[in-house]
Amino acid sequence: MHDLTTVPPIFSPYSPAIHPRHEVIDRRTAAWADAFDIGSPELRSQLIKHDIGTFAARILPEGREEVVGILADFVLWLFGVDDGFCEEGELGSRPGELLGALSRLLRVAQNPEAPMLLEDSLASGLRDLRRRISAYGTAGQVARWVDALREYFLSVVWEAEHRSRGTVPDLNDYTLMRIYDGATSVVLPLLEMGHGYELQPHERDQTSVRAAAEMAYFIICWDNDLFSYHKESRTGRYYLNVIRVLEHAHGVTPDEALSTAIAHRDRVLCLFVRLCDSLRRQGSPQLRQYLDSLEAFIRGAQDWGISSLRYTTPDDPADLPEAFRETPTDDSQEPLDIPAIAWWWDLLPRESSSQRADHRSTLYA
Ligand code: 3E9
Ligand code: MG
Ligand code: MG
Ligand code: MG
Repeated sequence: MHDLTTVPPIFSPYSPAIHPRHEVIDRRTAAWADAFDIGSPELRSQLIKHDIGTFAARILPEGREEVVGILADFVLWLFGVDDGFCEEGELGSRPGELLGALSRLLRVAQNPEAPMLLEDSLASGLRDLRRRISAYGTAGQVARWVDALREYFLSVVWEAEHRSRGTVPDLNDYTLMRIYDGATSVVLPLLEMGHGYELQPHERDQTSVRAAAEMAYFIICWDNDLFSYHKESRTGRYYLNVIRVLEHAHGVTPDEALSTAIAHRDRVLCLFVRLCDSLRRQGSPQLRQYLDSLEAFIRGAQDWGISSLRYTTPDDPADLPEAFRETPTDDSQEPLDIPAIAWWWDLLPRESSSQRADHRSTLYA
């Protein structure tokens, strides 16, 4: 058993927010999971206690209610796959078979009319999600949702290879794959749909806009790794998160790895704040909304992460923070020593010390 003493309050410059219909949305998602029989009865009975509808309501606090509902059902479905297939199921240690099973599901997402997996409950849930996503999204958004699902599936197959061997990847590989295996990129088309716009490719695919999205994935996943370490490290099963990767890479204790992981996410979050400021100055109203949604996604994952029974595990309580702090533990503008992402720090000029002081005073005003 590798226990962490306490996860301290971590830096968040954003305000909490929640959709006013969150209770209804949360109840409907539990009913949806039952109606589509998502996961085993045991897994489903857990998932419906995890406030997943509330999580979606925090991600899209001002979004269209129907889309918040789709997001909630989809996140529950993703946990049906991530917990049920990958982390707790037998396929999670058989990467080749897992790839086959996920590719069949992907075909259902892409061509719901294909006569495949007609008796499979995850496939039926996915058909329902695809139908609703098509009703509220454009053809381009549906296509990006399918593509993002593919990149998430690819990353869990990589994770399954490590699980099958019991190996721990190095920090660079972990960072690169964790950008996808938190299923964060699959949520992005729904953020646009929730506000009824489509970010155009000339903005979305700019390197700096893609980098902003990747930074949000990084922050959300590092935060998840801090808050979920307790539940993940106590299952007795193979688990992978940044604390374990750092313990392994540097031969340090979980508490030392925790401080390093917090410093990483603080440094990325400081860069993300600066990059969003700069992109907002040049971007379209749609890009500004997109950046607002990335911020709400980060904060929503934080508020849900410290409060959901999924992570607080009251039978064996995790020592999670009850609040966030206003300042980072590490505000260095130097790149992290992680080649896959070090280029993020080349996107903006470094600030002088007086600019940094000005920036701090506006950020924490
Ligand atoms: C998260 O990583 C796995 C995803 C499939 C969960 C579905 C959630 C989202 C799409 C929203 C993003 C939210 C996050 C990453 C909290 P992991 O470590 O397996 O999640 P766990 O809850 O087991 O710690
Ligand atoms: Mg996972
Ligand atoms: Mg998990
Ligand atoms: Mg986790």
